[in-house]
Amino acid sequence: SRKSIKDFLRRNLFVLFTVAAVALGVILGFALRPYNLSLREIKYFAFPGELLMRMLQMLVLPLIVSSLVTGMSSLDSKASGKMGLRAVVYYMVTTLIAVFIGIVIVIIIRPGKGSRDSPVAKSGNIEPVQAADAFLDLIRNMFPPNLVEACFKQYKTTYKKIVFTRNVTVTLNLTDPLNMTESNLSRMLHTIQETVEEMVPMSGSSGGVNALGLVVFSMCFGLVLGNMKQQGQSLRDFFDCLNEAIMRLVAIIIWYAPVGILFLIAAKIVEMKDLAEMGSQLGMYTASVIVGLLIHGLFVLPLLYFLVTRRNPYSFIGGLLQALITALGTSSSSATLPITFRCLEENNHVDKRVTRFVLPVGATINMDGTALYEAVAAIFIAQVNDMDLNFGQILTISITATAASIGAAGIPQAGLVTMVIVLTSVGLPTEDITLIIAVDWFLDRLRTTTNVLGDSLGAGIVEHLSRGELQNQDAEAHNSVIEV
Ligand code: DAS
Repeated sequence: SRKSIKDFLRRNLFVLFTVAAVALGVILGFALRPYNLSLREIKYFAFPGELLMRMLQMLVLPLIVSSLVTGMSSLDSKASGKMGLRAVVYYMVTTLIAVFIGIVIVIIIRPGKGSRDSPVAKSGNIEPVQAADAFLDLIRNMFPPNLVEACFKQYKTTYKKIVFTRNVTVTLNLTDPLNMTESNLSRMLHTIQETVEEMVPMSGSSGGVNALGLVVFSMCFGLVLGNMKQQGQSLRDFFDCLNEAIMRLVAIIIWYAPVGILFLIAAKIVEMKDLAEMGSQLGMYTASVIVGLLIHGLFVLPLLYFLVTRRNPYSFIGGLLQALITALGTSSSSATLPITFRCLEENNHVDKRVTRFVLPVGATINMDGTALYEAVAAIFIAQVNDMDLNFGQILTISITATAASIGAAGIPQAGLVTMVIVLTSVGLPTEDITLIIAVDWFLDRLRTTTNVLGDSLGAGIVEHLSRGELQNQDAEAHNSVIEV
């Protein structure tokens, strides 16, 4: 019928566009490399990609609040309690499996063996914060003083203290990084500067949303609103309508996504250092992370999905391609969230009552890729420092890598930032983060894709385990209509 052809085209046309966009982006990127564009030219060239990032980031705040409030208030507290418990157990189990895979691989491959490959350029005094302090900031971040303040200032304080103070003393002039020397050190620090800028929203720059605080607030508010029967109906309708409107905006933006992704990928390829310059250690480290992410993302998670739902995980993943490629292009799971919603609801027909509840929470605290990456990176840095870790230290790394992945926001290179907690917890030198910064922009994309994959399969698993509650709710709703 016309409808099914329209559906087939819509679903596959998008994926085709997006895959073509990635391929074109890679080709264009490599075609432009010989021209050695200056960073200013690259910034202009990347503009269409930056537009996509801003459009998606603009939706994150209203999307998280409206979907969580609607999701929580449409479930009775018993159902939402059980569903929430299943989601949290899934998050913990998959994150710990990811960390375990990372540790096994980095111990087998030992990418950091032998003395340092290349003398690491000391990048000035990066002032680490004690792990405890970072943990406290993490908890503080969950209970914002007030909503607007929390979205920005609270977040700013946390990240500024966890990672870098601004006094990274180098030739780079931090005010306008574009007039900077082309040396590798300054490029590497440009990445740091971008990371800090991303984390520390100044007035006018794209604000980093404090997703953790929003998630906690929206869940509590939604729960309370759900129990205010008739009285809360108008507000529930408001959030339901807001959510619907946001998803319609996503339907429009999704047409532009392939164009944005094309330029995001091309610009990064133009900007990246020559792979040949990469030392063998860094190459082996990159390979270790990639192998770990592939095992976890293409084998362990799909196996878990199959064991629980007895359905073919790869056809489920087929419906997610658009979101996975957007994660690859934007390296931000919260920016990808609007598209993750659409893929799960439109392509995989996952119940909205599950996606609205599970996805915003998952995108914020469930980051398997990040946890695996941080464990590998921390042990790699220990190996480079010829430091043999005992069992207790490896256990500490597992726990802090899990906690750091929970604390990492769904924005580019958040995993690099929260890794300070892991390194500090086992006494590793935090300035050795500069050892792995050169490849971080690439590994970030892969781990973000794994994060989005883990959240999406989690939604499928939680929906399957909660089908009893959902059917009861449908039956009750059905009966209540009959009564009326
Ligand atoms: N880029 C983060 C995300 O969006 C992951 C990370 O930095 O580790 O999930």
